Amino acid sequence: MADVLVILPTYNELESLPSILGRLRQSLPEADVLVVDDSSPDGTGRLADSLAAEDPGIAVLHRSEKGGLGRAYRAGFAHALAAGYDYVIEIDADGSHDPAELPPMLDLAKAGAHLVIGSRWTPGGRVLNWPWVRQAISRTGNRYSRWALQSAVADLTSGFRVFGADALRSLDLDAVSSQGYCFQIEVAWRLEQGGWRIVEHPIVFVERAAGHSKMHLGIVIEALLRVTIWGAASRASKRRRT
Ligand SMILES: Nc1nc2c(ncn2[C@@H]2O[C@H](COP(=O)(O)OP(=O)(O)OP(=O)(O)O)[C@@H](O)[C@H]2O)c(=O)[nH]1
Ligand SMILES: [Mg+2]
Repeated sequence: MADVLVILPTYNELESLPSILGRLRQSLPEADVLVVDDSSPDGTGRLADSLAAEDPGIAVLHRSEKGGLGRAYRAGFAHALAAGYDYVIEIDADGSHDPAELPPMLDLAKAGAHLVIGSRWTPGGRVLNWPWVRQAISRTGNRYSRWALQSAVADLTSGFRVFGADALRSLDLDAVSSQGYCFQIEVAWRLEQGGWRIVEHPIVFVERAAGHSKMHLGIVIEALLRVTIWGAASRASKRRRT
């Protein structure tokens, strides 16, 4: 069995799916891919099934309804750990993350990083084709989260990641409750707090060329509220200990 599993969450990504799967198979032919589709109304799940039928390295997990990115990844992580993969990868299906960055990211994990984050906001990283408002939200949200959580990670919301299975197994996934970007913040912060080694690898993030963003105000508000509460609770518990 391959020792690397790429988890590819999809919701209405019909136009993007063939291209991202092709690029993944090219950049990382040794890895298996698990598409996690939440019954996309546009038929992404059926297309994934037909692509998987032609390639034994691709499997599809169908979920009955749109449950958000966090739930899709939790299901994918559980599958990866039960199957015994050594490395687990997160990547968006919309083409924003370049699979060609995965070999160097995997090398960093093999050299000892427990979580490698494809990072827009570390020196050398950047974003292409985003309106300034979107950039400002991401930059400010990351700066605020970093400050509130006293984290060393510059891109806490990035959804382009390589995990070592041991780090992932250390998380109580049922206790990871948030959705949207906040799921990414929560997972990275819990690992950082647990003393796992996190390394950021600069990437160029490219705005999706097809399909629609699933980002909405609720996702930003969820992240803001949760980060503020976690940060305050963490500072209070540190004060109690000193
Ligand atoms: N299975 C599943 N996948 C989802 C869900 N919401 C988003 N996704 C997928 O998660 C990835 C990221 O979602 P995007 O809509 O690109 O959100 P984003 O990258 O945060 O926002 P943009 O930068 O505007 O594209 C994509 O592959 C989506 O198809 C969901 O509820 N279920
Ligand atoms: Mg996207």
